[in-house]
Amino acid sequence: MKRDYSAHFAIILDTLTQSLSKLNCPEGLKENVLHTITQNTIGGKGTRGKAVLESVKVLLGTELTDDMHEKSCLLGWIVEMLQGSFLVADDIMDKSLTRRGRPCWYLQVGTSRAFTEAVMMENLVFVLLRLFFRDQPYYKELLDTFHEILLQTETGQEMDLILSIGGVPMNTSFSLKAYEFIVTYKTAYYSFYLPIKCAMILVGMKEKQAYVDAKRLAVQLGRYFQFQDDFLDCYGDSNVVGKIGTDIRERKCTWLICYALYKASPEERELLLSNYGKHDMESENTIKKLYNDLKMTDLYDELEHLFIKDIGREIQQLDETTGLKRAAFEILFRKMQK
Ligand code: GRG
Repeated sequence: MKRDYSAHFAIILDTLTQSLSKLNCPEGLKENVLHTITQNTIGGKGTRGKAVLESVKVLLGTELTDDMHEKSCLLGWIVEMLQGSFLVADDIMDKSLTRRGRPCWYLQVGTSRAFTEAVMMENLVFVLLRLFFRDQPYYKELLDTFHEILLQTETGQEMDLILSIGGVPMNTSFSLKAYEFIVTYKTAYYSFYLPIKCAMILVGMKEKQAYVDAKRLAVQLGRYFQFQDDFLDCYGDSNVVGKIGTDIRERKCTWLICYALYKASPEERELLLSNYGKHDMESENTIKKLYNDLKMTDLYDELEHLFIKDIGREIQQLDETTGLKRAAFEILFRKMQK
């Protein structure tokens, strides 16, 4: 009998409970760790985790065996736990206030604890991979995949932070080339390529070209996703998005500032340069006003139209003889257009 996707989170918690018991944790510590994991793994949209299961279904094209269903759901939750660890760390680094409609985890438990817990959740990802998949012929491939994508994400995050801290002159740090690197590494690989690659590994896809094609499409979807996320950081309703934007104050390299600097007159450019990355409301409002003057919402519509056209075309042109299926990408793409 198949349990539904969300019910598999309980298996993750049970398994971690057993692992932590073996560490002889003092009274209360185990409960604390499990609470941290629960609070930071559930509560999001869960798209990455569900994408593992949905992609396996599409790639196999037949009813999943109970075993394949269970493995897909568990791997999905492992990806979501990795997402949870990234978000805890990211919120500390960006000094964010809210996440998923609640105060950020570091504001609830303190920065030192949140930092330790982010790293611990990341390590528990590997504990779970070992417990659930060590006997599978693809175990090494899974491990390599998680290790590689983690490093890529951290590299993207490092670039994002180095540029935001300054040191590099503003007009050179806010280039579209730097932006593309950040987006691909810090977001696209783990948010899109990781779930689809997990599904490809689970179903036993071997053809190298399939992985090359999946990565190319996943990166495009990831860029589109971060493009929307940057926009919502500035223009979204924080009650709907679940977080208060910090990109302007934190001097983040977003497509908005890259294009604004490009479109601005010399006077506007001066104002952008002198107000971006300042921790006061007045400077933030000056930037937002400049964004409005420069018609960034119109640019959003234009660029979104291009993303939709390009990604739609790429999906249509995908070679399915490798075993990859257009539908796997169409599902993710459709969700992003809502
Ligand atoms: C030290 C553990 C540790 C990690 C260092 C912090 C870090 C590396 C990477 C951060 C990567 C990151 C969080 C990028 C942002 C991607 C993004 C826009 C996430 C939001 O995703 P949604 O909207 O969130 O899918 P939900 O809440 O739905 O899961």
